[in-house]
Amino acid sequence: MSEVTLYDYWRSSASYRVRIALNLAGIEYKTVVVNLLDKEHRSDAHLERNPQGFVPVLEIDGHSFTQSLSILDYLDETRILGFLPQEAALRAKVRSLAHSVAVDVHPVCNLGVVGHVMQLTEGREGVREEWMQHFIRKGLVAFEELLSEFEQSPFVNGEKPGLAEICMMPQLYNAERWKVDYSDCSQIVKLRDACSKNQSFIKAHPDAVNF
Ligand SMILES: N[C@@H](CCC(=O)N[C@@H](CS)C(=O)NCC(=O)O)C(=O)O
Repeated sequence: MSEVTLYDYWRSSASYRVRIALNLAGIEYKTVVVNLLDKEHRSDAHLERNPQGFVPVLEIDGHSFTQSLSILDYLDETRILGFLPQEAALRAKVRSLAHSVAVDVHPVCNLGVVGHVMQLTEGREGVREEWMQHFIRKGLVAFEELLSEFEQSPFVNGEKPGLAEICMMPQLYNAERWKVDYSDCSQIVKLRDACSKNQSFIKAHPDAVNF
């Protein structure tokens, strides 16, 4: 296999998803830092890689991929990682869980979106925190409710973590960063504790890769 390169930023949740997946797949990769605070994602070089100006971008198998969920699908399909259950209805439900955070919560809390909110509110104090806390808490409460359909033994799909956990853990990192209390979400806490013992998640954590 040719060299695998991840264009990454340590605090990016979408990149964090891909780091977890690469670790679960046992794929060695090279990191190229795209510093969001220095606006490197808006540079010509990065816009050429991803016209959306987002991280992650993954170069693998002679391809360059954007969109973390597509990347997770690609890795799952080509490396047979079992990120989703076999049965179609269960598979749809696991996708719902994952999308509830990756498609609905994450985009409204994105750097560019929140930056624009701050501009519109002329940088009013407390707006950023309130915005983050509102959307993250709402999303996690729904995630907890959706989790009640699964046995969690210990993971949503059974013995191995998959798409739901890969999307949930970066969202919990953000929850902690923005001081969102989710201690009343007992199923999330149980799942978090199981993921926190897994080396693929430990190695992908922003504090472990802080470059
Ligand atoms: N749907 C995209 C979202 C990617 C995304 O939002 N990346 C963030 C970091 S987590 C980013 O690059 N933000 C830059 C910005 O908002 O300008 C994916 O899942 O890959």
